[in-house]
Amino acid sequence: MFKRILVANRGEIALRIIRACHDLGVEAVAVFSEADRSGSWLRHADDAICIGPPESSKSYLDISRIIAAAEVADVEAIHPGYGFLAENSHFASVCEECNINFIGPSASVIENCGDKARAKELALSAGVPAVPGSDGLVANEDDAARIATEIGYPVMIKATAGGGGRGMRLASNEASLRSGFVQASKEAEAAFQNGDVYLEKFVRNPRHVEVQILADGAGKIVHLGERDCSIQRRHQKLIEESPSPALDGELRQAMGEAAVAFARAAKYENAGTVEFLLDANGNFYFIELNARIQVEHCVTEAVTGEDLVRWQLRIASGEEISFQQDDVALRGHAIEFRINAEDPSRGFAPAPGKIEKLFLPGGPGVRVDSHVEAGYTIPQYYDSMVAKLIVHGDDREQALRRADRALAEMQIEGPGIATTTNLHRSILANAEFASGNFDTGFMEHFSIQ
Ligand code: MV4
Repeated sequence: MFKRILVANRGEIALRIIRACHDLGVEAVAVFSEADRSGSWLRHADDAICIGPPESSKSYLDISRIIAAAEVADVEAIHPGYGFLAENSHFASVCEECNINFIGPSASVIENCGDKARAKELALSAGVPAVPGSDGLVANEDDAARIATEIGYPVMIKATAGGGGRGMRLASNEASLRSGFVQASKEAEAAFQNGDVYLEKFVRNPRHVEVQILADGAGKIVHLGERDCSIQRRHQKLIEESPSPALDGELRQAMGEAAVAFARAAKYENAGTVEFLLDANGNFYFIELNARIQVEHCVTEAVTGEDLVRWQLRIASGEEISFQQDDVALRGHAIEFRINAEDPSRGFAPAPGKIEKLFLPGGPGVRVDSHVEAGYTIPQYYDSMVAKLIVHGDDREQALRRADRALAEMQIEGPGIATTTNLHRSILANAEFASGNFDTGFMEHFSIQ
């Protein structure tokens, strides 16, 4: 195991990584921007290095500053967390060149999976189902129109460098396809310096189901069940749960095996997530691979009893996975609620401020991952997520009751602060949500009763 690592992130995930380090007897060095000087996680780190001004581009996204901090701190490895540099293949390759262990897959795997059309071809070559569409990239507008007619409308136009819903367009006829093709590639060129797009048949009202995998350096790959992330708004997830209410044992096994087959074909190593769309008929389709630890990893931890960040560190340091696929048993039901400093009544506008009153829930089946404390000012520069509430019960019904109890206990208050806490309580009161019969369209129809 490493003696000392650098945590190249902030907030709750920085604290989560520091905790995993300390559970393993590993020293954790934090980096922070000038806006994060008073961050609680810095006090829990073994050392903390200022890397620049508040803007992410001059601190958490600045590769040379992070590498300089790693050299000064004399660490053996860097954990990137999620967001920021977590899926930046250039950053991973700089780490490789500097002999710093990047805690995640190799730079070439990140690069291959970051190209969605390439990842999809890899999936198909591994026998993993993907949404029918263009074979790879579409060269021009006329090709797009021809291929769309073959596929049949409606179709999705997707940026190959996109993902997570960025650079996507729906087209229902040739006119909207032609204009969408041009717009999507322009948008993708501006956002990712890569205007390449591909086409897919539109899957109506899918569920978003993703499979957690772990892969070690010896070639062992296991899956740890799925997460249903269908409750999201504008591609920002709000609620995630495991297991998915939509899966039975047979479908779970099929999707798990597909995820492992993809990971094997991609030569994946470390923790990763294979994303699928699941249609109303139980057909699943690969969409992308997330080459990082995800925000919602905690629901998988709750039902499997495994510490995923611990496994990231163990795998990166050369250890092998010590259990077999058959040893993975899913116990009970877990649901995560993202508590964001946003105002749902004002279009989810950021609503940061100084926390004057804070009470975080606890008790049986309740986990709260958060870096906030009373007196803390939520900075305006970063993601608005301030806490994650993860509830666990013997079954979904018990988890839902614990969720409502815990959300009622939660207090994050201060001038200007609004949070998603009460929105979650009204979602819990919705019959469709309670039944488990919902899809990615849920938040579009949902309004606070
Ligand atoms: C789709 C789709 C329907 N058909 N692809 C959005 C995020 C990106 N990862 C893939 N996404 C979608 N791709 C086809 N061919 C619908 C979505 C989609 C979606 C997917 C997952 C979770 C939430 C979503 C919300 C709207 C659309």
